[in-house]
Amino acid sequence: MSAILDADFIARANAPLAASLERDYAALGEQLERRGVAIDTITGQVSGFAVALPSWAVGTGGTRFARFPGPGEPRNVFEKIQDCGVVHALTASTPTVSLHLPWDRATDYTELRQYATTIGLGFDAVNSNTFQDQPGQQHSYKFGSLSHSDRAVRTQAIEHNLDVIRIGQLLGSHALTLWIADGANFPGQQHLARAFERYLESAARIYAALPADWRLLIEHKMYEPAFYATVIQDWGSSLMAAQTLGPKAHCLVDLGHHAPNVNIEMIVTRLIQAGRLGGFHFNDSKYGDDDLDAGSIHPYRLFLIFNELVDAQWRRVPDLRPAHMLDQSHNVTDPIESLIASATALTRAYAQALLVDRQRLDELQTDNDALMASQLLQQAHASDVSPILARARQQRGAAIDPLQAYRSSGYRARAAADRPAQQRGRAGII
Ligand code: RM4
Ligand code: MN
Ligand code: MN
Repeated sequence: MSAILDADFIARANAPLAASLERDYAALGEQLERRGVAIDTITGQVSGFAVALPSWAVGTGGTRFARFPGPGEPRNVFEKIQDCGVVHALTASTPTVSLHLPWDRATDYTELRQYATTIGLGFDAVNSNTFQDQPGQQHSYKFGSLSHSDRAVRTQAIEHNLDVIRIGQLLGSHALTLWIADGANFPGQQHLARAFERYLESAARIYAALPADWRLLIEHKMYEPAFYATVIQDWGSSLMAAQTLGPKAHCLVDLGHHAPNVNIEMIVTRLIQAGRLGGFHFNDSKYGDDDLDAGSIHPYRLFLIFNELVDAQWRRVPDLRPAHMLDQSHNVTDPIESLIASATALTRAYAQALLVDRQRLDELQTDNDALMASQLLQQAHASDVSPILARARQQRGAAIDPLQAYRSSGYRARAAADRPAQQRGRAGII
């Protein structure tokens, strides 16, 4: 396993950076103290932050036009886990992987789980796939899956989900993420109400098969691949479904699945209020479901989402434990680098949200001081919390500068040598 980064390598990479981190951390600590914030408390909270890596994001993504594979792409789920292990070794904030089935099918899931354990990883939610036809599959999903007009197709899609739950149990997972592509391209193509009813009936059968300590995460998406109407197209449909199914059903918010300019933090807070915020697929976007690196386009929006989460924590909202997962497609970057940058962006937004003086904000809101309330949030977002993030990583044996450490590790070159390129130039899938 020459390719995994060892602790010695990270210690060597950190050595020349430790002294300046010390000074930067002390300077920031002094500055925060003047604002009434104890830096070590924030660092401690940041150390507890974790986000799951999507197995499908360690390969190079693409568009429907083309995919340009990078060197050393993982060829199977074991190699994907290995790449995820590198991200976690460098950041200490990605201890779990979210698998997608059947993309990540293995012959022995107990072996896969053991392998993941040896490199310090566990498993988050498992994802089912009823948006593509698989070789040898009896019925096609061309016109839908769980909401299909034909019962036989619905049954096949339900069975697949039950299979994914069984695999998830072997892996130690505790949630199934349900995203369906079902919908219509044309008005009239589908009876909108009946399709939703059929979805609810199918989802109820999946729900009934959930183990006691599992959650069903219902993911909505406004459009694509269906371009006129999607069965679970918005958080309203998602919440209706969750409330109809029962207490183990929750809503998953993928940041790229909304209409442009939708206020996502508002959706987050409504779902918290309904007790149904199940988790996130973090990514960023400019136009549609672009699956760009988290925080790369709208960092303030990401901060505002974390601001709602931290606020809910501060208000002690009971039983709030949303799954944090990334869902990205890396078309022009080294996926490992993008995942490092994205995990860092999330941690940064979280740390900044922790800096907000909630008591003060409450007073400003009560006094209707719009300007100062807005300034309070902007000041937190403008704070450079990098030394806190670096210290949190350093304390857990990860890299002070994870991107730099990754580049100097030679991991990609070794992976390229160990994993000769397969087929080139296939179309992208996500
Ligand atoms: C969808 C959605 C799902 C993901 C697929 C691949 O747009 O985001 O979460 O599983 O893409
Ligand atoms: Mn998603
Ligand atoms: Mn998506």
